[in-house]
Formats: sequence, structure tokens, C-alpha cells
Amino acid sequence: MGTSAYLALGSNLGDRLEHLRDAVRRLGATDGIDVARSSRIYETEPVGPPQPPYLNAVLEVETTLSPRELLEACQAVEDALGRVRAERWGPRTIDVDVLTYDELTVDEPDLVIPHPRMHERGFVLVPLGELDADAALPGGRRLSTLRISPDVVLGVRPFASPLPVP
Ligand code: X6L
Ligand code: MG
Ligand code: MG
Repeated sequence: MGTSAYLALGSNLGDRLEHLRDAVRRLGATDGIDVARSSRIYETEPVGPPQPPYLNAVLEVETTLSPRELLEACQAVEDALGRVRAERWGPRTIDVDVLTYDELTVDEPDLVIPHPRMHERGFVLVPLGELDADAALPGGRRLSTLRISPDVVLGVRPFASPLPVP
């Protein structure tokens, strides 16, 4: 068996739902990645600069890729879906982030796993908790032991059923 990794998907430009579906199709079509499960889809208030609301979901993938190869595959999907990097933290057709990679820790300038801010973001924690209530978090912590303050999950609302996989 390969590695189980969690990926976060987000879209807040154009046909958001179609962008999430397209990302799942493209990830699943990538050699070395099988999409195993999707969380439900949530509509979420933007965090950071003012911008349109997001659709967010989390995927579990089984992969034989290294962490860096998985990151590159996520970036290839972002490029294929026409992501344009205009402003930092600005709106995007698709964002694909590597949250965790088994129990592994990676700490490199351009690749930090577990994702260093995942435990602060309701738009990640809520869908991730559906798939794995005990998911790994930064600093060796686990989701099941996190005390989530109400304001973190404000603005995270169920929107649609899980994305079809594969
Ligand atoms: C102060 C300054 C406080 C910056 C927060 C938070 C910046 C989150 C960037 C921040 C700050 C981010 C999504 C999003 C973004 C998403 C929702 C980011 C990157 N991505 N909001 N904002 N969903 N709901 O996927 O996460 S920009
Ligand atoms: Mg990203
Ligand atoms: Mg992100």
C-alpha cells in the first residue's frame, strides 16, 4: 500500500464547483495518485484579503509519489486550471494544498508538511475532520485533541455532497 495524503481544494472564481470536479479528475489521472475519498463541499467566508466566498473540500489520496512530486502534481493541476498568481492570497480558480503525507514531517523553504496553518482554518479543519477525526496537525498534534474555538468554524457551511471519485 502507498502513502495516504490529504489535499485541500479551494476555488472562488468562475464555476467553482466545476473547478473542484476538474481538479479531482486531473489528480486521479496523474500517475502515482489515486483519489480515495472526498469530504463534503463547503461554502466558506474568505479568510485574509476581501474576495468572493470559496468552495472548499478535502481529498484523501493514495500516492506512490514523494512529497515533492505530490506538490508538483498539485501545482500542475493549478496550472492546468488556469490559475493566475496576481496578488498574494488573492482569488483563484483553484488552489490545491498538501496538508499531510502519512505521519511524515517535511520542513523545506517551499514545502512544509503538515501544512503550517491548517489547524487555524475552519475551511480545512471541518472537511478534514469528516475524513479523519484524528488527522495529523503541525507540531505533532492531532485533530481529535484540538480545541476548536467557535470563531474558527464560523462561515463554514455545507454546500454539496462529496466530490465524485475517481
Ligand atoms: C491576517 C492576514 C489573517 C492573513 C489571516 C489567512 C492569509 C488565510 C491567507 C490571513 C490569511 C490565508 C482560502 C481563503 C485563502 C480558502 C477560504 C489563506 C490563503 N484561501 N479563505 N483564503 N478558503 N475560506 O481556501 O489561506 S488565501
Ligand atoms: Mg496553495
Ligand atoms: Mg490554500
